[in-house]
Amino acid sequence: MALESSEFKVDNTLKERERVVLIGVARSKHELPKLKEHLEELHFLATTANVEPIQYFHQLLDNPDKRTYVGSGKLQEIKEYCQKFKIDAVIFDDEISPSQQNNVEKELKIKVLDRSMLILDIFAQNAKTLQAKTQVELAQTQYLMPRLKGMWQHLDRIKGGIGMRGSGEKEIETDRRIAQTRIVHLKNKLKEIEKQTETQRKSRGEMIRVALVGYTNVGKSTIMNLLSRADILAENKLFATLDTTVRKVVIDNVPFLLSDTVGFIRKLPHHLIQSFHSTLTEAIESDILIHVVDISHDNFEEQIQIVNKTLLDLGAKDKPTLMVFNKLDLYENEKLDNFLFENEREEILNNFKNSWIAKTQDNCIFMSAVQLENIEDFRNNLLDKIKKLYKERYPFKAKYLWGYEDFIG
Ligand SMILES: Nc1nc2c(ncn2[C@@H]2O[C@H](COP(=O)(O)OP(=O)(O)OP(=O)(O)O)[C@@H](O)[C@H]2O)c(=O)[nH]1
Ligand SMILES: [Mg+2]
Repeated sequence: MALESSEFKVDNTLKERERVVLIGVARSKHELPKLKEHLEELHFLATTANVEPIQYFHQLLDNPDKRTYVGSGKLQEIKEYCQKFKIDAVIFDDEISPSQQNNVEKELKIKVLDRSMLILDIFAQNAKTLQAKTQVELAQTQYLMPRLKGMWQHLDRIKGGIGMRGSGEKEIETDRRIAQTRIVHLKNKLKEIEKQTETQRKSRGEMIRVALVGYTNVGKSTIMNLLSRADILAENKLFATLDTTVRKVVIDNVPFLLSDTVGFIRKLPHHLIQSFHSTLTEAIESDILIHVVDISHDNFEEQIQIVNKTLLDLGAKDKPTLMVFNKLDLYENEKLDNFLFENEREEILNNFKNSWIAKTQDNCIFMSAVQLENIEDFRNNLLDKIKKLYKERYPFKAKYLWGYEDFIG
């Protein structure tokens, strides 16, 4: 029977409410707590993508298995579970190779994804503008390219006959060529879009540019709305914001441009960073960064490091930065034991604050963007930074704006 090639294309996109199992590997016992946190984050990513995580599986392995990532015994265990509980897809916490994906798919006979694919899926769901849509499609196509081969090898084996192999290979070539042409087309389209945004950027004139950056879901858009009344979607989902929004803000006679952009996450697919480079330009070219942190998150210190590393990779690290330790209300409610006496709570909180004040050389603010705690301090601190820069760059304008006294000070 002749088989239509399209019958065998592996459709790895997730459908709403599909039941998924999450899989992670720790290289040592010591890594287990970290793995648990990573799987919890993967769980949050999965629910953001509108699917239902049903179970976690993990394995201790010095090195992930070259063929199937987890060992054969573990894979068998996962297979039995998936059959018994009617699981639609498994998602690996790490990026798996095209051949690993292919081998596991053949064994489990359900969809196999990894963290990168899941993130790409969420980006695709959340992309609203032409630029974001094009950037996501470019990243997806680039991600898929090396995987096309795996799909066709899979097809060859199913067909079984040596005589069929030639046609399979030809099909890989055709698919690759189509993907390649699409990549060139998408890159050109992005260049066109970027030309327009560049003109917009250049026409903004002499204004200090401030960018909100940080891990995803820390409260960047909430703070943007607070300062600029911009009405940007802020919700308890990862990657709610994919585009960059820029608003002119004037506080106490001080005009500046404030931008809110896509959040970062660990293991952000390399292709995504590349194709979102232009969206991140606003942050890369800004004068001041507001690095927002969710201190109620168990893993906030690691999140700070991931953001710093991403900024370094983007060439945006050495800028005046105000660290905003946000969600102070949640920290107080969830991290401080309710049975402590009030003075004990205060002491713990002060110690926590002081250690970060020292680490950031006093460049930080503790606040709650939702409960409106400490907003005045935040605004004043930010204004000081903007004014300082403004005075350095445009001394005459600064004098005009704030008068001689302030200009001297
Ligand atoms: N309790 C509490 N919740 C907050 C605070 N700030 C933001 N949130 C909530 O945290 C969630 C994420 O906020 P966003 O402003 O969308 O975060 P973001 O950093 O823009 O997220 P992405 O665009 O997805 O990267 C929302 O549900 C907010 O209401 C805060 O200070 N306290
Ligand atoms: Mg946002």
